[in-house]
Amino acid sequence: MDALTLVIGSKNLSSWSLRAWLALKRAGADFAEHVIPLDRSDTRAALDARTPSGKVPVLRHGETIIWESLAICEYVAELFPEARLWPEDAAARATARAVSAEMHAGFVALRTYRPLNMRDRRPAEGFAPGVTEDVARVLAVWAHCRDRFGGAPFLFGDFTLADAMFAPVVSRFRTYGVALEGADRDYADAVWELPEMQEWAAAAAAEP
Ligand SMILES: N[C@@H](CCC(=O)N[C@@H](CS)C(=O)NCC(=O)O)C(=O)O
Repeated sequence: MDALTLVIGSKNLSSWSLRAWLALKRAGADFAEHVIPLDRSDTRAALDARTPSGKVPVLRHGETIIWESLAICEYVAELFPEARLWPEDAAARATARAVSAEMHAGFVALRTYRPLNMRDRRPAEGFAPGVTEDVARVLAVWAHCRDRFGGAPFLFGDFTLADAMFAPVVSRFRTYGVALEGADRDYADAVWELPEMQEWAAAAAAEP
């Protein structure tokens, strides 16, 4: 297989990068990573030099360049079918794609006012119009997956790309002190305690 390189942003800050990185890690892919710090004076130049859209993540596979986190996740699922990154059941798979697309396109208030900061704790921040509704919708999505597909410990039982898409939300809930109970807390804990998530969090904590 041609070499895989994932271009990502700072691990403490880049939620979209985390999703693609988790997909590759969970697939057991052998890949190189190139980190672009997102809070430097030369960040724009570095992004423009390394990415077609000026944003991270970007996956390079030989001559192929894939941008947009969800497209990267889909590509990784196709490259590594044995990793079963989507549910096998068609209804579960369609739902996993629906909630992943909803995450990719929506939750604008949550993403805007409660940006990823893996290592920080800011329980008094991030209150803005739309945030409470977004949090409620996240929990409704989790409950739907759980109730309809019996998902535990992850949304569809085993880890899927839907969990990768919601992983940064789990971190945001910790950062901004969103209190979770019962099955929601169990799910968030399962995501947070993934070895790959812990690896990312440790790297985020070590960033300058
Ligand atoms: N829709 C894109 C969003 C990518 C995105 O906004 N990435 C952020 C980092 S998390 C970025 O590159 N920001 C730099 C900028 O916009 O200048 C995706 O899913 O990959």
